[in-house]
Amino acid sequence: MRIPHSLLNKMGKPKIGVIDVPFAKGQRKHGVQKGPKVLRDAELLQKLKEHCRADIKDYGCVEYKPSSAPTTTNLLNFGDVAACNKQLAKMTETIMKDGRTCLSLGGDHSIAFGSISGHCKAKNGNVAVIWVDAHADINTDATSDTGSMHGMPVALLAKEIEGYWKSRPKFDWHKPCISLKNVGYIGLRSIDPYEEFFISKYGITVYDMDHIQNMGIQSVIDNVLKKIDPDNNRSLHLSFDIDAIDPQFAGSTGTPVPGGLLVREGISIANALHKTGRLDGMDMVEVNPNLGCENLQKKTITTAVEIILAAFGSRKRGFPSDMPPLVPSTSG
Ligand SMILES: [Mn+2]
Repeated sequence: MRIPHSLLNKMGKPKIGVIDVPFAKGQRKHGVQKGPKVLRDAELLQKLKEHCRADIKDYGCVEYKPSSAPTTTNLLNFGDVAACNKQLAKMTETIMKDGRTCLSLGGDHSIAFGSISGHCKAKNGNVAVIWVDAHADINTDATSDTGSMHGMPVALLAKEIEGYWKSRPKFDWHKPCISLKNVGYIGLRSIDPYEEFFISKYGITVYDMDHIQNMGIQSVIDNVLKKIDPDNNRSLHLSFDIDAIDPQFAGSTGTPVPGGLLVREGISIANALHKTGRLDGMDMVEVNPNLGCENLQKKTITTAVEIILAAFGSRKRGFPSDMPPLVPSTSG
């Protein structure tokens, strides 16, 4: 099969726009706002250049005015979540319209509300979302015990869930933009009762840890893509919550759940999406360097970096065409 030149270019030399979203108010644990900094300190950008030959434009940090907008519901820090995501949606749209894959460095998972909302705007709604997570993040103000909005981004984005809010927050910049038909979960192992209700009522594509163990990760990925993007023509968004990975490798995160993905499996998911040539958005969220011992913090950060590199085609075998020829000094 001949690969179209445009695709080859994209796969060979990814164009990335990086944006920091040091946001922690979608939950209650301090430290997750340091995610972007620790990923950068681990030389993420240099490695993207070296291992993926990436052309990177650094868009810096999302700036927003903290807001104390009142809400009639129990949503924790609603004003801040709304203000930050509004800015992130704008930036994401800009980055994608600049022809770059948008890499959002969180922060807690509430930021996927903004990144995916912006992605939908940039691609006229023709988007499919791969949500890699231990949790389904599809609670509303009517189903959440805690009010933490990092457990709600899928519910905010999904058209089907619009009627299930006690008092659905109103946003002047966002309308639900995703159909649950185009959302696929990988790695779930902690699902709340009403989340299970939404999953079965709307037939959401779910491959939990049992599926992964029984089928193998590659066939899980193939099946997810077949279901959420049957015509292979959607712009893809990978929302990667580091808590999908087993806590022994990535335990520095707010809500770890035992029995998760191997690092190798996370890399396989990211790399498979890269190979589609249609990965236009990625979030890496919930890395919290305040949690766990120093060794675990390091492992968590390294794991997150490796998964991001895989999403942009990291090739550990090098780039022979870039090397000067190697000639033996003696024959024989
Ligand atoms: Mn999550």
